[in-house]
Amino acid sequence: MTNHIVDLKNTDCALIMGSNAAENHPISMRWLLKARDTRGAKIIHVDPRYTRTSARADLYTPLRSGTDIAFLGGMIKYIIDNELYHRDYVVNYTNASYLIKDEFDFHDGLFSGWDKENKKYDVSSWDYQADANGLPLTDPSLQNPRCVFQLMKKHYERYDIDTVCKITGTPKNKYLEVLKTFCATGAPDKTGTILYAMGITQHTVGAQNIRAFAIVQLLLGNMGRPGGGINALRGENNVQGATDMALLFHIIPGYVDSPMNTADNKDLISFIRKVTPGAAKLPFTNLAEFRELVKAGFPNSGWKIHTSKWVVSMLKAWYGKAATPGNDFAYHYLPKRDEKKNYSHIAMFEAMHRGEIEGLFVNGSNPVVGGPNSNKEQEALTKLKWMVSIDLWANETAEFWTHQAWDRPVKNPDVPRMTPAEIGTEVFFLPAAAVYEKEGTAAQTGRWVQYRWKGAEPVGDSKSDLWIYNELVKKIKQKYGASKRKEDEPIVNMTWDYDDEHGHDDIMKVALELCGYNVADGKPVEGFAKLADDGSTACGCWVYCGAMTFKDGKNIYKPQLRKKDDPSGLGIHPEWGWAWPMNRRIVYNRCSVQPDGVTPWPGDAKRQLVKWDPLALADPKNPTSLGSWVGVDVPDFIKTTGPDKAAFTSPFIMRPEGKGCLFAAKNSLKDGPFPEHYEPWESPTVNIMNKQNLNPAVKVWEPDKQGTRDKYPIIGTTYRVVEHWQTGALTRNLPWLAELMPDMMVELSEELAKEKGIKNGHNVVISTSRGDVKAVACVTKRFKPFNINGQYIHQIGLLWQFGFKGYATGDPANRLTPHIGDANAMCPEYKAWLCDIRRA
Ligand SMILES: Nc1nc2c(c(=O)[nH]1)N[C@H]1C(S)=C(S)[C@@H](COP(=O)(O)OP(=O)(O)OC[C@H]3O[C@@H](n4cnc5c(=O)[nH]c(N)nc54)[C@H](O)[C@@H]3O)O[C@H]1N2
Ligand SMILES: Nc1nc2c(c(=O)[nH]1)N[C@H]1C(S)=C(S)[C@@H](COP(=O)(O)OP(=O)(O)OC[C@H]3O[C@@H](n4cnc5c(=O)[nH]c(N)nc54)[C@H](O)[C@@H]3O)O[C@H]1N2
Ligand SMILES: [Mo]
Repeated sequence: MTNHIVDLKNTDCALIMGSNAAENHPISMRWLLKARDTRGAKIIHVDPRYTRTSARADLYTPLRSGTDIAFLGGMIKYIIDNELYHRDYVVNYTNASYLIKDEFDFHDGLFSGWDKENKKYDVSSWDYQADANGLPLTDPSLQNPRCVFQLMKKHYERYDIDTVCKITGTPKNKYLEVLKTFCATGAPDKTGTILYAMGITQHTVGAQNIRAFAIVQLLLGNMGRPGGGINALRGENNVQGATDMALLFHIIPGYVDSPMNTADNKDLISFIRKVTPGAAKLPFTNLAEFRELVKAGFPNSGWKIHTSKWVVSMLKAWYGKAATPGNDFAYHYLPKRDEKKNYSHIAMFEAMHRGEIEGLFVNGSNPVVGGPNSNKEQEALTKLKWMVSIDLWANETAEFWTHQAWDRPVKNPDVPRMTPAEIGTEVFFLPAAAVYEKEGTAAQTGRWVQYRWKGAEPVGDSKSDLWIYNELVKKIKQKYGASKRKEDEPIVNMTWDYDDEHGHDDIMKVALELCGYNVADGKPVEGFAKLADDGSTACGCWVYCGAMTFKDGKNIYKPQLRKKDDPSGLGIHPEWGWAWPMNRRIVYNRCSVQPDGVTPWPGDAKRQLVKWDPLALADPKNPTSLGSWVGVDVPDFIKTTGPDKAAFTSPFIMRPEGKGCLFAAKNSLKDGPFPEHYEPWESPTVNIMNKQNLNPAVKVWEPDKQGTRDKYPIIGTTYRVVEHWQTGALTRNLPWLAELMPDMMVELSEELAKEKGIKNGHNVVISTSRGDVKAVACVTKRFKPFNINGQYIHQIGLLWQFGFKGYATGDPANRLTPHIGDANAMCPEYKAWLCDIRRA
């Protein structure tokens, strides 16, 4: 979330799109309902089916799964045509006025630079025009036909209301009402928030769906202000923390690109050059020279100018004394990913299925139920030599071999049936302690990092994940102990020092390393502005720097703070837990004040978060350091950037140009600088917006498994219910929760039920080109057939939370879903595919 959960109470209008917040994030609904009660806020819900969230909304409208960009593209056009954008905000805080290279173009669904052979874009034309000094050219009048604003206007010309409704199947009057209601937040004294979750991300255009939100929110001036923002309602309790710690293949901790096996990543200096925007052509051969250039004002990288400090401090944290200025701080120890390979979930299971992977650690995950095309993923596990499952329960994945023959899809004769005796995978099960049985932090969806103390002792032999990994790595290091082989150095020289004086794992030692310490005295680094790239600081994850502080002779870990005070009344609660970065509760908060840095937006003084104070001390110890940003939230701005600096009106400090990007310049996305509507991989219709059906930049893994509308005419989607948690291991194993939602269920409209002779409670079979599943039919008014460009099209919805273990069992819906993912993030297209349904 750019904002946070409590901040939802400050909104004038909430657009909930691709999220069933009432069931999956009930706490967010609490604050939204408060906004409605106290400020008369409006709640809008856009979802293919009517849900418990719709029931609480002021305005509900359906759309066909996979068509959100069409819906939002029409919104962008409506905002521009009716001049509803927040002009001052757009001109000053976004890249609307930036001129784009003449070579940039868009035709027939393809942006310029399409490389037909390699099926990817050369993104060099997706860039700004620059002056002799490399600075972007702009036209603040927004009239130049090459400025972002005009190009955007042209791009969305095609998204008129009639065309949009033909694609989405949304009733026109409802669509207009949504446009009118949400776009009213473009007024300077209004803010609107967007909440989304998996209905938006689980698509081949998932990342571009969110980009479309970004454009809408920037145009309406809703970013960086209370009650505004783009708010991903994140899933697992610590999924935000997992991302911060880089449980993703393409980043290292703190959202820095992970190094590759390419020439421009070959040593630390090449890598820093590559990951620091603008540094490509700068003449430096070592970090000292780089520091001199930075002092002289080069390059123009925004806050990412400090990347070398984050990377070197991380290497110091990982390799300690072995990381020295003389050996590139042991950069060569870091594993380098193969440029040509993809290491995301789908790609890994494809590789496993091809027999390219020997062993697998499954740590708190259940892909046999939760993975896309789960028949294939289950089969991939049979090709492993060994698998370690670390879990509370022996879930479907831990015991995948017990149900091989039983659960083969009847219609898939080419998949060999295997008995457990024929499966060679050796499985080790390590029982894990539950969240209540251990201590540590979780970063919740609003970036608040909160410490949790242990509530009970672990059951039986189960151990915390930290204990398991601490013991495992200690054993591995023991084995490698005396090795002198070069390739063993990364293990031999890795710092691993998390034991307390009794030899038990000490989570505060992990916390200190993540937050960062001064190498000389081991004291916490007080904030990431103090990190260095000379080896004097060590820090495991720069965005967590500042969470640990030294006061009154001891370390204070701020995620443990529990003070409820809220001086501003805006729900900031600055001493409750700690939010990254630097306890900032709303990011981009420079935008909550007018460009002059002082005046609130007209009529909105109460929601001003920060301001420029020419008399405030930038450094409390230096009485001559006049001029600083101050406010009720921690300013998201370089403290001393005053009106005399060019960057004074550049609130988006993580971007080199400092502006919110209506146009995503090169190297941001793989599939285009403006979101464009493409159909899902399996679609019941042709794309009427352009000549490409599927997002061209998407990798197709299994062309022979694409279901077509002649055989599979119905759209299928999957979702959760409040009664179950995820793959169900945590809920179907508990009798009282299993009883609440005992059966695998499919929801279908009364109209489709009639066509198919299905009645409420009937057993039915749903099939796709990948497999079949059985379910109990729930015939409901919550789904309605869509009118898509004159065609009458049905959509059904399945729970994906069932499997063959536990008290409540049923077929995993993922036996139906395809192995295809988003062009950028590889998030699987769980939410839109083709199927058929019949009585069992
Ligand atoms: N009780 C409970 N709470 C949970 C979870 C749980 O399992 N149980 N899981 C947690 C996790 S990990 C996550 S990620 C979140 C997920 O939270 P949500 O995203 O809310 O979860 P879903 O139910 O998968 O999907 C949300 C909605 O997307 C709609 N949808 C389907 N296709 C589309 C589309 O193309 N466009 C739009 N606009 N909407 C579409 C579905 O109809 C559904 O109502 O929930 C978290 N909270
Ligand atoms: N069709 C379809 N498929 C989906 C989705 C969808 O919307 N539709 N949603 C996707 C999403 S958003 C997600 S997040 C994934 C979730 O997929 P998974 O992460 O595979 O699902 P969970 O059920 O959360 O699995 C977690 C496992 O962790 C165990 N566990 C719980 N606490 C701990 C712990 O402290 N330590 C350890 N070691 N184990 C623990 C649980 O017992 C459980 O077996 O599913 C995805 N799959
Ligand atoms: Mo999730």
